Amino acid sequence: MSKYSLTYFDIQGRAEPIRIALAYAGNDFEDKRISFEEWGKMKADTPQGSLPVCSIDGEVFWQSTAILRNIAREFDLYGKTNKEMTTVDIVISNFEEFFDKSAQVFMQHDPEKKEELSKEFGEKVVQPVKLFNKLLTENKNGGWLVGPQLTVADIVCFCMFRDLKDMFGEEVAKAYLDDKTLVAHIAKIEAEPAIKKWVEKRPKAIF
Ligand SMILES: N[C@@H](CCC(=O)N[C@@H](CS)C(=O)NCC(=O)O)C(=O)O
Repeated sequence: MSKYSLTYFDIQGRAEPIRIALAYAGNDFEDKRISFEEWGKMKADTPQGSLPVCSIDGEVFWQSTAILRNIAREFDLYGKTNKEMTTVDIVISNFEEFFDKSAQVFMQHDPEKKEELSKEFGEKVVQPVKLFNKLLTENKNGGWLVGPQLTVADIVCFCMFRDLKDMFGEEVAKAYLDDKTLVAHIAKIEAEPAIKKWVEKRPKAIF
């Protein structure tokens, strides 16, 4: 087994799909969580001045979605056909846009601006909800988003919605909460034994 060491902040953020994919694959990994103070000292030594970075057998990789795709290919979580892989990529791109919007809300401290951004984010949630519902409805192959087995698309979807209500409130999460197909899918992913175990033991980081 390769040795993985993932460095990120003590939040879910861009690293959580990577952590869950590794946990699901059954590959032990070092889950290195650093403080902002430590980050100040190490930023200049990282490849592009950002986290996450992941060392795989001593070789360093960065850009969260490149790391996620590396793991998806390694552990057969990327779909089989070109079409399936492209659909997984579409889901990953949805996650990136969704995360960027959510981070804007999370990091805004001015109450009025936060309210405005939160409203915009709530409107943005509708699009991936529609996409995921469509994929689940059209894919008859065992109830996963893409193809006949769990892929990183399901993991990414889980990271987007599982804690959305707790983090941003019911108004933002409304489109998701109203979609019973998607709510049931998130529960199904969480019921996967390796994912359940990871969620129970992971640090209770917000965001
Ligand atoms: N496109 C990059 C973005 C990385 C990024 O912006 N990371 C943030 C944390 S989510 C970061 O390192 N912030 C600290 C900094 O920029 O100094 C990726 O997906 O890895």
